[in-house]
Amino acid sequence: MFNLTRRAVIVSAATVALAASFATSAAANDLTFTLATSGSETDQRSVAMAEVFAPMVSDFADYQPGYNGTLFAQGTELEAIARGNLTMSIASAQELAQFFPEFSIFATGYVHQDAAHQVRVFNDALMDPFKQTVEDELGLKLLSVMYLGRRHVNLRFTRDEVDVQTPADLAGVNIRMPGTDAWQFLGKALGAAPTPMAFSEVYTALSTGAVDGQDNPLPTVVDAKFYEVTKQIALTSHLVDLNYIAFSAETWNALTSDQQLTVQRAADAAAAYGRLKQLEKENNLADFIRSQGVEVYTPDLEAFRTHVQAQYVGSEAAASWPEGVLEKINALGN
Ligand code: KDO
Repeated sequence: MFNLTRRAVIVSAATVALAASFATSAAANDLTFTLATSGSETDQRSVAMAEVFAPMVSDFADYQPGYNGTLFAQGTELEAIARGNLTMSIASAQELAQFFPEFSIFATGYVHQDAAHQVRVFNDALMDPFKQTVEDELGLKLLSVMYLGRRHVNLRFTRDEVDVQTPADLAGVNIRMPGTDAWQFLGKALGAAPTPMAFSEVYTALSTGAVDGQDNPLPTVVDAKFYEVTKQIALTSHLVDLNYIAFSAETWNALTSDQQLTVQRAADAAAAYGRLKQLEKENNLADFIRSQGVEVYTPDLEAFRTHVQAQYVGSEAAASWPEGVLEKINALGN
């Protein structure tokens, strides 16, 4: 009985391993985490989810991403998760502000100072009531904060046509901003005349002149090839923008505690990986964009910061901010 030949032992060990792998793969089919994003497949946040998050949860879940708004259109993902039709999205504070106005504080011009500040804020106790409200009322968990980058004004005009030094230079300029109130408010606070439009339509709108410009971080300008249809970028850094990895609370609650820990760790690892890659790109793309015939320059930042922040004082958005939160965010800054 115990007189197994060496070969038999090897074969049986291989069979066990093979069965285990089938068992693992079968278990993986039990769950599928779907992700909807208006971002492209090559956007660093998408890459981080596919290359870091997905493998870390692959023991018990398959990963099914939908890029470029193909699974759910930009701005409809949160409702899809709430209705049980989607597992995850790369959500924004601006989208959440449509449901909970107080989230507009995280979408306010010149509040977050940099990527590290975003992480300190997201991990601070000040965030707990915000996360709890989203889970209680929308049925989703905000697992981690992702770095999207410094948003700048990107125009079809050359500097000879429109030289952007202060917000006054943007008067009447039709800048596309995403469709929610917090975005439109920011566009007006910049001094521009914003047009609401989905991300997927921006390239065509710039190429046809339907809009005069858009605002996004340098990595997005390159990934979406906006440099092909624009002529200048004024480095306003008017919003150090972020996204949240939003995850269905219903799916989460059905996981074992080990699986929940793995999902949380996978989200944190993907957010950290994507942040580093996005920062690397952001710090090295200006010269490439210039090589494509786009002027990239720094405007009067103090004029922009002062003017933009003044627009929020006494605003309806600011009225929704819980007492003391802005002070706590500022205290977590550099
Ligand atoms: C955009 O539509 O300009 C924006 O940058 C808004 C972000 O919140 C996010 O939705 C992003 O698009 C997409 O992920 C595409 O990069």
